[in-house]
Amino acid sequence: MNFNENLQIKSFADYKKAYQESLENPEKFWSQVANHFIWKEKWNHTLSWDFKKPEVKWFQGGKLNITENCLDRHLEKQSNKDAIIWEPNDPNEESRHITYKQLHVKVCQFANVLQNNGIKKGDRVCIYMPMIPELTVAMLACARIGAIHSIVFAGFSSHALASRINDAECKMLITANNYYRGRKSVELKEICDQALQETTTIETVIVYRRTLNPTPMKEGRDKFWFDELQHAYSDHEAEVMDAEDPLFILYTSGATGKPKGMVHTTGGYMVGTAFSFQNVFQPSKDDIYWCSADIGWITGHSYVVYGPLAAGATTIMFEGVPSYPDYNRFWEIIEKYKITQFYTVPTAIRALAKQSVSHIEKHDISSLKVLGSVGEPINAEAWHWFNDHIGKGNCPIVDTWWQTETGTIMISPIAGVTATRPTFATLPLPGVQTALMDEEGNEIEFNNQPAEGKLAIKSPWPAIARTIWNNHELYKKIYFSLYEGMYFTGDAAYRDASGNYRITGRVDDVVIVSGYNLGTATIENAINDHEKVAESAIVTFPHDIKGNALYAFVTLFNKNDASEKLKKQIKKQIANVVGPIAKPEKIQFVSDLPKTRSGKIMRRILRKIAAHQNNDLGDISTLENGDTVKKIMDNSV
Ligand code: 6R9
Repeated sequence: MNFNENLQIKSFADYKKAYQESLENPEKFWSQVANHFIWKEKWNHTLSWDFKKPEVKWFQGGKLNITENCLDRHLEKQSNKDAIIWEPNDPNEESRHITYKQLHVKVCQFANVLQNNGIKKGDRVCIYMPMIPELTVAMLACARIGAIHSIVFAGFSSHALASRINDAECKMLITANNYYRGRKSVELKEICDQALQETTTIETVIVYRRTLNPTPMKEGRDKFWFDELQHAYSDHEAEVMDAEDPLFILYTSGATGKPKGMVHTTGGYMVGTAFSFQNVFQPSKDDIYWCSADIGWITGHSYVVYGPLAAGATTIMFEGVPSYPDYNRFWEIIEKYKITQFYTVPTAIRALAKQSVSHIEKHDISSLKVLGSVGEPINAEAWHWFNDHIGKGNCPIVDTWWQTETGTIMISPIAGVTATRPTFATLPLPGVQTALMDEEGNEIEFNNQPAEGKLAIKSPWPAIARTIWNNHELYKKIYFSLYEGMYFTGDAAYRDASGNYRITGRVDDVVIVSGYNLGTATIENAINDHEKVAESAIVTFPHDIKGNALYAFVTLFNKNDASEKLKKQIKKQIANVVGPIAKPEKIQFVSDLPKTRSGKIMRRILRKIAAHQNNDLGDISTLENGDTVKKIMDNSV
């Protein structure tokens, strides 16, 4: 395979060829990709792996620093290109443009701040910041000196922050005093102070002043970002890292239980994020790319920061929310910066689709070339709305399936190359050897027939997480014990006769009623099709006769529509679309559903509420909207 300078695959025939080569000889394939980057020393062994242990090592013996590839590498040709464009929460506040040259200086300077405060290679640094450029500066500065960053989403509680600091034994916490998100003002430093009462390892707290609000500071421990910069040089020789040195820890999976610290390493992660970014989104030189995800989520790590910067692209960082000051905001931003690639989540698409189209019509969004979706299955209605109203039928939609654990996009169309199909993530990217497994744990070989099963991966790709921090046994148990010698994703999938995958949801989200297996997504889609319904979540609860019965939590556009009559209509609709067996025993209208930062509905919590086990909700630290849980419990039926 001969790649162009951007590593981009440009035709379907080339995709087929690259895919074939990547499976036949992964070492050769990924060496070619890796050769596009700056290595201080070349690797001597491309891949060694054993999924039974499990152990994966890419580019062993290779030495590099990822920030040299994200920053220094671009200085010669495009030092004055914007690396980051920052759009503030308040549209009247000034936006910020930070060129590659400026970002390089900021990162070097902050790397010196970290070192001046005693941070060394291998130390863990917790970053708890809003979506401001300094968050990116802090993470890259860690990478520059070889410290391991652990970013905690700024929407999480003090308890969630404390437990992550404790698990990784972080030495430093970097935060902001306060920030605004929509109409909400958040006193971030106060949350930190609460968290720090439960921790013992933090020696220094660096506080960025996002606002002029008074900030409580603890003598000897807390320091202001700007004060620290005063005595920090603006050049910094990047630390030499082994390809397999950890780059970051990111905690995941509020949806299924206790958060796990996934560990990603340097060389493979860099190669994987850059390659997937270049291919899935097909950016050209002057494109302006926007991923609306928060950096506290893996999507932000890989596709707001590392992927785009490793590729030398311009990446937008947005501090706010789609609804503030009103639902024009996203379209306004696309018009303002002439966004070319727009990557967002189904829950935002669904919320935007409920608004009047006049919001869109007021804006010129014709700069768009590629649309992307991530985080959940995108239902047909949302897919078509995105395609018709935002893409105007001209922009391929890349429905990207992947996970915190995978580090990079795994199954997705390559924009303009792979034929899209509504609700399908389509085909695996080069290097991703998917397998569909049946109930007995046998692989369902592809034979041009549609099939359904659990999704597994047969061989390693460069950005696979190497372990769970301090818990390799758990890593083995969760991902490598169900199918011997394979990585288990925890997701179920349908594969069509052409080999396209549609991810149908987490395997734990399948509900069994009267002996029938039903996917929650299928029933929820039937409910969501009702014109008065905004969103819904289906779970089961124990039932004397049926064994299990269904409980539906439903949000409405207009809460005044809640009535017994509407419940009957919803049941009828489910009976028509899915079948009478799928009719819920109970329906509860709620104002909001409990969700994670990436918009995933936490059915685990709803299951407990439906079973009236309110004292046993488990870990709810990764909830975006914790207060909704109490409201739902108070009104449960
Ligand atoms: C990137 C990310 C991973 C889980 C994953 C799956 C769901 C993500 C999806 C999707 C259907 C897509 N998921 N992308 N389901 N279609 N395009 O979301 O990481 O937060 O770790 O979640 O999200 O269930 O297993 P993470």
